[in-house]
Amino acid sequence: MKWIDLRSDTVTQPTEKMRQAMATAVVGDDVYGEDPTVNRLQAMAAERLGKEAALFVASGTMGNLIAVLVQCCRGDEAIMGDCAHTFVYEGGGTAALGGVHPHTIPNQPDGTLLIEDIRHAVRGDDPHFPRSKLLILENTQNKCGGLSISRDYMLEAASVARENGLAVHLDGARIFNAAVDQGVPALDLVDMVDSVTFCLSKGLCAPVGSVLCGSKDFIAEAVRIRKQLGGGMRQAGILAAAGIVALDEMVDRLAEDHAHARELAEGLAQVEGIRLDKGSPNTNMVYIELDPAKGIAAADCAQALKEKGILVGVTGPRHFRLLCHYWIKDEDIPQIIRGFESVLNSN
Ligand code: TLP
Repeated sequence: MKWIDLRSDTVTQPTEKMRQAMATAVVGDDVYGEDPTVNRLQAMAAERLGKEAALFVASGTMGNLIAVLVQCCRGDEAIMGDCAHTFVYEGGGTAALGGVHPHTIPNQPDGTLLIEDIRHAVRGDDPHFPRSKLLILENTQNKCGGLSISRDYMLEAASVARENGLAVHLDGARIFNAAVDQGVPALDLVDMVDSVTFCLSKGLCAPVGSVLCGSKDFIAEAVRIRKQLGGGMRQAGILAAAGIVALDEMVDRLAEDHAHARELAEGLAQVEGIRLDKGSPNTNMVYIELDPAKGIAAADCAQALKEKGILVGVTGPRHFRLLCHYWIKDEDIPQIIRGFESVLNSN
């Protein structure tokens, strides 16, 4: 059976061109800094995001964790949204591995943090409190619906952080989706932050890896911490080769995924028993909710869809997240809509 896998854009397989590039990559020992393909990917990433330097890391989670460990000591705190991936989905790594206290403030429905909330979250110099050291932002904001956050907001949030002596890290796992959505170069959305992680292995289709970007000094420290975490890879150019193809060829085409998400949302909104959720569609994500009157649980609906070859992400008792990506093609969209229609309204 041909699967239509909407659970995430992390399920994307490498393209044929990536497989070719991986097979022929020139490699070396990257812990010695001698892998030419890794070095090339890092230079490309730093240039694309307008930062001095970059570091290839195993995952988005590792990139975000390293940024926290560079900026914070044990007992410090990092301020972040209560829907931030770093807070919700990274295994509590900041606390578990860094002794860094996550100080959450509410994400607004548009994915942002209120500027007032950021200002109030910063602690005074008092031994009762952890020291506030870092603000973490996320763009696109996954759990709030895949929203892309504007440069104006990013500038405002970063300047409040800076006025209060905080560094700023951006979880830009899908920063290229935000850039394509807004029709701006990605560096316009990151020039105000100290560090940014972006993922090669989501919509950009590379099999493994993320890149952490920042100043030369920041990255020098990040190299040490990556090693401590066991993330010093050796002939990693095999992986980086796919990342180079991802940056060269897979960024602009993200617009197709966004168009598919719009088409999917329009179609699903016409299906009796489905409501769009979280302002969907945004970028490549469609969040939907089942009408309680339908009396069907999301898990049962997902199982029935699976029998039709459609895999969906269940995010709540009646809630789903559907992600469009390179392997979701034009002809799949009507099939997904028909699948929901027949599961919900066939009797
Ligand atoms: N997100 C995954 C799951 O972990 C939820 C997904 O399917 O969306 N930041 C953001 C905003 C992310 O969405 C993710 C992955 C990460 C970081 C972590 O990246 P990886 O999986 O490479 O550690």
